[in-house]
Order: sequence, then structure tokens, then C-alpha cells
Amino acid sequence: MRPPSPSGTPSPAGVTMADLKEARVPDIGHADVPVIEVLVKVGDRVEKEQSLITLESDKATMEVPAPFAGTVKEVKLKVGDEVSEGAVIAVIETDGAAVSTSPSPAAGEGRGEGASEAVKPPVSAPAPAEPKPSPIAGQGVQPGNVPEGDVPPQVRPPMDARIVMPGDAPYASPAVRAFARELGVDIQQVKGSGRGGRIQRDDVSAYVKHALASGARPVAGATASVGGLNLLPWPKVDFAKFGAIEEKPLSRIQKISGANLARNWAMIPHVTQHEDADITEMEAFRKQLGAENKDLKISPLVFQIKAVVAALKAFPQFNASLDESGEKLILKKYFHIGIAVDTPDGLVVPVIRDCDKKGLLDLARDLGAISKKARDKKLGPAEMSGGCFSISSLGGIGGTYFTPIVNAPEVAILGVSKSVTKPVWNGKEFAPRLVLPLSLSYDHRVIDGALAARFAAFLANQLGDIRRLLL
Ligand code: CAO
Repeated sequence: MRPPSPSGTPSPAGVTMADLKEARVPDIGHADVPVIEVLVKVGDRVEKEQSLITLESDKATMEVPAPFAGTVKEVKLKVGDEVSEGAVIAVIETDGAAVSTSPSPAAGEGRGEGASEAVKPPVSAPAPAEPKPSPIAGQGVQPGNVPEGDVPPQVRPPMDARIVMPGDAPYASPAVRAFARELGVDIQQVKGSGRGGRIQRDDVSAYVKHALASGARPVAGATASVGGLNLLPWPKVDFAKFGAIEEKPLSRIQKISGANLARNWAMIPHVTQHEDADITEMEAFRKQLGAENKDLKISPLVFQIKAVVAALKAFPQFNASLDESGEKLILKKYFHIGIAVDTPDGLVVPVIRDCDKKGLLDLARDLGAISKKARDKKLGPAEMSGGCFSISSLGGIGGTYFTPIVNAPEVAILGVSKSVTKPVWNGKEFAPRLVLPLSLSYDHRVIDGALAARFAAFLANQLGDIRRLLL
């Protein structure tokens, strides 16, 4: 019996608005191929070419697309059914446009385009589909998925199913691949839980959930090279099992700086060059300057800023950034220095501008002002941008050397540790000298080791010779 439908109901303009048609399995080159996925259900609206089912032969996985657009009225197959050419997949109520454009070889019989047939009793399946669907250019075999020899030649030309072959490629249907692409997931990374390791939609979802939980990037491609490291997921430990614990959420600053530090550490090939500077004279001068300017805190940092500016002028490659493509170096003609400031909420790096144009006292004032602003949480984004080079001083705290992380897109950073008085050989005897440990981390893509050693030695010379610094 013909199911009730608006089929044949004339529209106000006298055009047929809808009709029930069968979507059938086209010539797939095999008989009795198992259905492994039914991708639509009753009530779904399908577009022409939208996949209806997935079939899986010994050699290939195929998706069978809808030959016309419409609403699914009945699904005739279920997972596990074995089908051959002509089997009815679904009954679809087509819209007016589809009907009016469908060729109708036998007038009134509704034989339409592709492997479809207007519903008429009795519906017998499987039945030979005619006429055969014509191949659609650019569709069907996905490049790289199907080794030429693995698919019987007769399969492809007449077939309207899209084939995905496992081969070396992951075993997944086009719908699952499309889903993975939509989420930016590199399907090569996903482990399939289906039969024979087949990747299912749920596997992709689980992969994304896992990647998000572990903080890893699931995507492939340029920025995805970080995800491409194929890192182990973050260890999931129930710490409470081992003793009392307390949870403390990270501050906003910690979350932001943490994400930046992680990217910079993972993406920049870091090398750290260590050097000692003899700052005996510099320290004597600093104390003198402090005594003369009691209202101002003259931190050793202002001398370091001066020395860094001189070094950046002598080695312009350090006052540079790689552009986004990584193929061009942008050399800067200005000298804005970022200073890492430790605050109760985490690390921030405000920038002191035009350090080349400022004297020691100006720098001392600026440093005092930005570190206070940082600790009072009053720094604006503009005050933390535009830096050329950063200095991270742990000198007030202690320690010998460390490896600071380059503050991208800068290419180098100076770590300063606590100065100590050491016996230093002066050619005749050991003399007590105040020695400042310096740690210069640099982006090895931009800076060679020899250049970094020269930069660090230059810095030490500047700090060691107060006359040079004041020039
Ligand atoms: N060696 C020995 N003593 C040093 C020193 C050094 N390299 N650097 C500073 N000091 C002394 C200072 O002279 C000061 O002593 P006086 O009060 O007797 O003069 C004392 O240590 C405290 O200095 P400070 O650290 O408070 O101040 P600063 O001006 O030297 O530095 C600032 C300012 C904002 C950089 C600093 O307070 C700060 O936040 N440092 C931490 C930066 C940081 O966390 N870096 C890590 C980044 S990576 O996670």
C-alpha cells in the first residue's frame, strides 16, 4: 500500500510538492555486504549526498549517500543486515524541488535519479536498481585512502558510495573523518574501539575530552606541532588516597602566564648560556648613588637594564622577533625592556619603554613605579606589551644560576641570580670580588651559541666596567 503522504497533492501553483521515494544500495561491486552504521533515523532531514549508511566489505568501508534531499519516513535497514545492490535503505519524502527535477523515465511510476524508486506496492528488496547511478566527479574515493589495486576495478565507476580503505590510514568512515576534521583532530592519533580497530565517532569525542582534560592540543597542523609531540596524557592521580589535601584554584594571572610559558617552553628551542660578571665597582657606585638619592631605590636591576641595552645595540639579532611564518626576522630599532615581577597572584612582565633614552635614575623611578603597579594589580595590557627583551631577577632572593624561559615573541631573556663575594685570580693573587651570576636563555632558531656567548661576555664586561655602562 502506498503510505499516506502529501504525495500528489497539488500545490497552489499546481506543482507536486512532495513524494515518497526509496533510497537504494547502488552497485557496490559485492553482494551481502554488512551494514555497520545507520546514519539516519525517522524524521531526519537529509540533503542530497548526505550519507545514509556505512557498509563494510573485506576490503573497504563505504558510505552510501542519499540520492535526493528530503525527510526520512522509514529506515529499512539496521546494523548487521547484509545488503546487495538494490536493497532499500530508507523511504524518503522528497520535497517539490527534488520531485520536479527528478527524471521520470516511466511517466507516473516515479523512477527517479540514482538508486531510487517511487514507493509503489509491493516494495521488493533487494531488487536491481536501474538506471545505475553515475559516478560523481571528485567524490567516492578519498585521496590516499584507497590503494589502487585493493578495490576491484568494477566497483568504482558505477558506484555512488564513498569508499574509505584502511591501508596505512586509520580505519574510519568518511562521516567520522569529517567529524574529526571539524574538531581539528588529527585522526592518526585516535585509537579505534570498533571492530578491527575501526575508529568510531565516540572514539573521536573521547579523544577530544581526554586532550582537553590533559591540557594537550588535539589538533594537527601548524600550531598543532605541539599536539604533534604525541605527549602522554597528564597523570590523573587521586591524591586524597595518600593523605590530606586542599584544592586551590590557580589565579587568572597564573592561568594566563602558565599557558604562555608552556607554549614558549614547548615551541622555542632553548639554550641557556651562563656567565659571571664582576660587579664590585658597580655595587660601590650603586651604593654611592643610593646615598645621594635617598628618596629613590636604586636597584641593581637598573644597571642590568643599561648593560642589556648596550648589548642589544651591539648585537641587533637579540633585539628581534621571528614573524608568525618563522621565515623572517623583525629587527627592532627601539629598546623596551620587560621586567619579570613576582606578585602574590603570579608572575607578570611589565615593560619599561625607551630604556636607551633613560638614565639610571629615570630607570630606577620607572622600575619602582611598575613593580608597585604590578603588585597592586593595576597594570594594564598596554604596559605589558611591546617588550624587546626581558630580565628576570631572582637576585633579591638567592640561588646561583637558572634557566629562564624566553618570553615569546622575544628571542632572549636574561636571568639574574644573587651576587656573592668570591676569590677571583687577578693574575697575581686571589682577590675578593663581588660576582653576579647571569643566565642568558635564547631561541636557538635565531641565535647561534657563539653569538650568545659573545652577548653574555659583552654584558659581563659592561657590568664589570662602570665607565662603559655610563657612556
Ligand atoms: N644580588 C644580590 N642582591 C640583589 C640582587 C642580586 N642580583 N638583586 C637585588 N638584590 C638586592 C637588592 O639590592 C635589595 O637589597 P637592598 O634592599 O639591600 O638594596 C634586595 O635584594 C631586594 O631586591 P628586590 O628583589 O626586592 O628588588 P629589585 O629591585 O632587585 O627587583 C623586582 C625588583 C620587581 C624584579 C623583584 O622584586 C622581583 O619581583 N623579582 C622576582 C622576579 C621573578 O619572579 N622572576 C622569575 C621569573 S621565572 O619564574
